[in-house]
Amino acid sequence: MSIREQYSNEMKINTTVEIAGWVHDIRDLGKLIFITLKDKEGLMQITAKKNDTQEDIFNKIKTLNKEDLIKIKGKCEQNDKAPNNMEVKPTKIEIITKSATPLPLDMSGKGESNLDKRYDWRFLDMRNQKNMSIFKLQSIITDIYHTFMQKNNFTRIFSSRINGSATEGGTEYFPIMYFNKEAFLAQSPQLAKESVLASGLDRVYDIGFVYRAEPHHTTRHLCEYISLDFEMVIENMEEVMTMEEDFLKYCFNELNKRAKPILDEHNSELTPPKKIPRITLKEANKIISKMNIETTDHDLTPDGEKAICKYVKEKYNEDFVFITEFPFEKKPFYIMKKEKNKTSHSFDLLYRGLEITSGGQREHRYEQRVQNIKEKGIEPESFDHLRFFKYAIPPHGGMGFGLERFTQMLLKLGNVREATLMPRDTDRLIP
Ligand code: AMO
Repeated sequence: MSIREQYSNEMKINTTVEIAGWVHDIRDLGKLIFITLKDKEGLMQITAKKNDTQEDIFNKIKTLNKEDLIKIKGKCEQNDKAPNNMEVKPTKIEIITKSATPLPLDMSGKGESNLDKRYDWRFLDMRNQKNMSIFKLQSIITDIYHTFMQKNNFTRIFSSRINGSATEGGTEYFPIMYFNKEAFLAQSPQLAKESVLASGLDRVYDIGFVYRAEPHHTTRHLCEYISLDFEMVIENMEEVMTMEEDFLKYCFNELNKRAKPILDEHNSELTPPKKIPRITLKEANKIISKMNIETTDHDLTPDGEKAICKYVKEKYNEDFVFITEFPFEKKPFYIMKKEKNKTSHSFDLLYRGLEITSGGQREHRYEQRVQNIKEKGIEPESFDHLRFFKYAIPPHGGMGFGLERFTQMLLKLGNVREATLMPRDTDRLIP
């Protein structure tokens, strides 16, 4: 029987139960010992009074250390001061596995552990229910994303993460040796999700790791993150934003149904967006400069992102905002240009002050795509995927969003690494 099944052995007052879990806390008052047991479902109190407990059991309980894995049989009684208003009076104890001492980090959640130490010991760090809940939430979010995409007639694809060329341009890619050739870890499934539209699939989505050689050590950058992507045949970019907006409405409603205890634990209240404002970069910069925040013409600074979100919250009571029409110069080659003002059919989505999505309409016309690539100073020959664009790929658009940044903002975590099971950054390759 698994730990989980033993623990969920129905806890009813005045019945004999058998539960297992890790020793979360011990309070030894001499003739009275309280043990708090934990597993992924929560906490349970074990109360051993010297006079009521068999001597050998009482003595065994005295030898326990935090994080030992034990199994207890006993009577479940009402105690309004205990978690779930119940406690178990032990009649049998088995120590399944002893834990080493001293513990490498504080898992109680009472003291603040250094973040690096927490990532070093990630799988112990998760014995703290609040920290574990972050990853339970991610499992639910990906399930919701998958369900939403399927409901909307998207086909899931599994694109390769080993490519013959870099995806997004720039320098932030990892070259690898692939036998005797140079290859690249995918920065995003971008070129695959677009090229596959040549097949006749008209709506696709992809969920998986992507890789960025991010030299910065910030609270929002990872070298490996989970990208939730979709690509769809469209007539205009608005359809992509609407699809994402519909997903977010659905997602928040589902999270409020399925993940309320997790959200409560992190003091996060989710109101599904009603109508996400769509503001051009130019307008956004005008608003931000009136707030005395420094702006640049080509992008939003991190302070600018926070400022525009604050403005939107006050004016529209929304936590999200779409920023559109970035200059083509600052966008990757695959984005479609807007000829009239040197901008592009592009958008970012900001949530609670942080960019969580980029998307846009793509250049589907072969000649123009080649032209875009050349304008970026790249050799068109370096992109194998281009050959598919000669054979009539429909007008299309899509988006990609980072699961970790989304989780970070949903739960108001200070650092994106907290929302990453095994963070990879400039220094970290363990666990
Ligand atoms: P972009 O490069 O803007 O666009 O990335 C899209 C989203 O991915 C997340 N993200 C990151 N998360 C953690 N660490 C990083 N280093 C990091 N870089 C990006 C963010 C970001 O908004 N191909 C386009 C998407 C598209 O147009 O469909 C792309 O990858 O949440």
